[in-house]
Amino acid sequence: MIPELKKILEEVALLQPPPDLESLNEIRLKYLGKKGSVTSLSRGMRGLPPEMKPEAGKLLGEARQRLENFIGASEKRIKQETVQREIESEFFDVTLPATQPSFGSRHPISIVMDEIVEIFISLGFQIEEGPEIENDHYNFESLNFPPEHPARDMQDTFQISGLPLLLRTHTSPVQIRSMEKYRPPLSVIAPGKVFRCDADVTHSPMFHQIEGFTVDEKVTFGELKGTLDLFIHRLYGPKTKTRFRPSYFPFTEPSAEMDVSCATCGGAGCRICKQTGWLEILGCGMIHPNVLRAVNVDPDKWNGFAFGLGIERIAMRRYGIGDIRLLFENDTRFLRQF
Ligand code: FA5
Repeated sequence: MIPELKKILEEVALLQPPPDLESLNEIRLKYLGKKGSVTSLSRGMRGLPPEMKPEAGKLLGEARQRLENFIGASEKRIKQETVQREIESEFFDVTLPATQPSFGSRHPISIVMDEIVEIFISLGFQIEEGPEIENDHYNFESLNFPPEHPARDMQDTFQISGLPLLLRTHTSPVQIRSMEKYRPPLSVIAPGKVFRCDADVTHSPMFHQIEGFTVDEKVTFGELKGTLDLFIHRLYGPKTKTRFRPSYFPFTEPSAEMDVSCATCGGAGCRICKQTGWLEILGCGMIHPNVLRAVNVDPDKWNGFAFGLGIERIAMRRYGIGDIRLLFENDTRFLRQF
C-alpha cells in the first residue's frame, strides 16, 4: 500500500492544469470519487499491520491534501478564465437605436361608445346598465312579444341549455329594468353587449348596442326624430344625411329604422352598404302602451320614445371598415390605426 501511495503522490505532482470543469471532475473522481484510488486505499487502512499504519496514514493524508489543493486552485482558475472569456466575447454597441416599447391603443368600439354616451349625457340622459344574461320576461314578454309570437324569430336567440335563461338579444330589457327602478319623467341610455345567432360582414354573434328612451307627458315622434338627427350630426358632422323607414318592433308603435348615408361610397353604393348608399344603424319608435303597462306606468298620462343603436355599424361607417369581424380579431396591426 505504501508504494501505491507514493506512486499517487508522484502522479499528483505531475498533474497538468485541466482546461475545463469537466476534465477537473474526471481527476476528482479518479482519486477521490467513491471508487477513486485514494478512497479505496483509505478503506484498506483497517487491514494494515499496526507498525505500518503511521506511515501509510501520513502518506494518505498528504495525498488527499495535495489533491484538494490542486482541485480548489484549478476550479478557481477555470471560473476566472470563463468570466474573462465572456467579457471579451460580449460586445455592446451603445450607438444602436433602442427597441421601441409598443403601446396599446383604445379599441374603436370603446372610442365610439364613449363618444355616443357623452353626446346623450349632454342632452340630459342618465346611464343605466342591465345584465347580459336575461330571462324571457325581460328580453321578450314585458316588451310585448307574446309567447309563440313570430317576432321572437326576428332575433335568433342563444338559449342557456337546461336553464330558463338566455343571452340578451338587445338592450331593450333595460327599458323595463329602469322603469321598475325610477318613475317617469325619465331619459335613459343603456350601453352594453348583446348576442344573436348571426354572422356575416355586417353581423356579429356578439355586438354592442346603446338603448335610449324618454318617458314623459306628451312626447312626440318629432322629438324622437329631432333627438336622433341632432345626435347623428354631432357624431358624423352636419352634412350627414339620415332617413327613417317604417318598420316593426313589438315594443314600439309606430316603429322605424334609421339609416345614415354611407361614408365609404358617399351614397354611390358599395359592399359595406350592400350597394344601397345607406347604412342601417338603429331601430326606434314610440313606446308601446303595453310596455308602459308592464311596469305600471299609466299610458293615458305618460308616453315616450325609444331607440336602439348598433355600435359596430356606427364605428364601421366612421372608420370605413368593410368587415365587422375585423373589430373582434384583435390584430394589433389593425387596432393600432385608431
Ligand atoms: C333592436 O335590437 C331593437 N331592440 C332596437 C330598438 C330599440 C327599436 C328601441 C325600437 C326601440 P334591431 O334588431 O334592428 O333592433 O337592432 C338594432 C341595431 O343593431 C341594428 O340597426 C344594427 O345596427 C345593429 N345590429 C343588429 N344585429 C346586429 C349584428 N348581428 N351585428 C352587429 N350589429 C347588429
